[in-house]
Amino acid sequence: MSKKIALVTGSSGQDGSYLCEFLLKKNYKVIAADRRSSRDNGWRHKELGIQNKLVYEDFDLSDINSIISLFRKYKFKEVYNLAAQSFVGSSFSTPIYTADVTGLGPLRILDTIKNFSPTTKFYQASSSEMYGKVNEKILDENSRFKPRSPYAVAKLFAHEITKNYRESYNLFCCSGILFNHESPLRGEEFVTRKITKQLCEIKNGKRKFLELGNIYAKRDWGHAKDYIEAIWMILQRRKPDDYVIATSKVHTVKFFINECLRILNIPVLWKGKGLKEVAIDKRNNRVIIKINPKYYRPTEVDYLRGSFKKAKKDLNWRPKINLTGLIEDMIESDLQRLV
Ligand code: NAP
Ligand code: G4F
Repeated sequence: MSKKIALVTGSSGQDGSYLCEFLLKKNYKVIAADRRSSRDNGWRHKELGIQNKLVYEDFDLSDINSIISLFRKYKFKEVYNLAAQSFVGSSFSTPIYTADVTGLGPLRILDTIKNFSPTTKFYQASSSEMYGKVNEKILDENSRFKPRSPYAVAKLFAHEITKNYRESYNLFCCSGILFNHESPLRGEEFVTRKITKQLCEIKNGKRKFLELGNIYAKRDWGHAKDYIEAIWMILQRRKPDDYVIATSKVHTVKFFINECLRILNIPVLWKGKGLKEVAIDKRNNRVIIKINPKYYRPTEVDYLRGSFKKAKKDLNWRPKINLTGLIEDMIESDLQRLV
């Protein structure tokens, strides 16, 4: 029997890399679509040892022709659209680019599916950032969206147009509304990896201090490996639908830092408030964590906590790795990379 063919956009990113690995294990032929510029480095695929098992194709979400070419060349069973300008912070400085890639990009794929391959199943990487200014303690598929960044507005457009194509043209299009998920393969600009990497450097004497923005923001952090399985499960359902994927546990950035410090065995004293808040290493009295307003955002999402009840009921999915397990995994990799 011939292999199922899956297209993974954003295959060079955190989720794309784990998803490619997962689909290879399930015996798919995996077309890894990315920008040539990111392939030269390819560090995530090298770490997972999958770089020789994928079929690489040039692709840019802003270029409709690169998308159509892929659909002319392959008969895709499943398309996972993970590509995006995915960093909320950058979306404030590149709002138009973010709208084009993160918002309109998925529509380019959907329209290509409608015109050339209407039986292909489509997954859109929606985000908990779409909830934005939250009034509810726990968020689910029916909660209101009040996006707070150009990134979140773009993701909301993509989310709604995915639903619209499902309803208008009877296509198999689904969104996973994923809450923050992290791993050793997380980009260094995101707060969790920035913290684990830089605290490991401080531990090894290779860095003096770590600068952060709003350490009182609260997030529902899971492990990317758990979430990749949910992404695949969403497309295996008989009927297309949207699902929240989360852990339902919420912590501040400061809690995340303290857990890292505990695991790394760095004793600190927190002092001061607001911009003056610092963490002092008790062993030598040096300031190792400071606040820098450059990392504050014009509008912040203060709190995100998701309910995975629907995913548990329909997909039999639940998170397996807790926050401490996630942090231990990230720290172990960051320490190893320093050797
Ligand atoms: P990531 O590591 O930043 O990966 C994003 C990928 O998109 C990279 O491969 C990047 O390639 C690619 N990309 C960016 N612009 C592109 C363009 N114009 N054309 C083609 N590819 C482009 O993000 P991630 O954490 O794996 O997240 C995967 C998806 O899930 C994203 O859509 C993100 O917005 C969404 N999401 C993530 C989370 C999370 O907590 N991780 C939560 C909810 C939703 P380059 O290397 O070339 O830049
Ligand atoms: O790690 P972050 O940059 O993630 P954010 O903004 O929540 O977005 C991530 O999760 C979304 C899902 O909810 C995805 F859709 C999105 O693609 C991305 O993966 O920031 C987390 C929190 C924010 O409140 C931020 O203000 O940490 C706060 N923070 C404090 N200091 C910082 C910093 N964030 C970053 N990146 N860098 C800091 O120095």
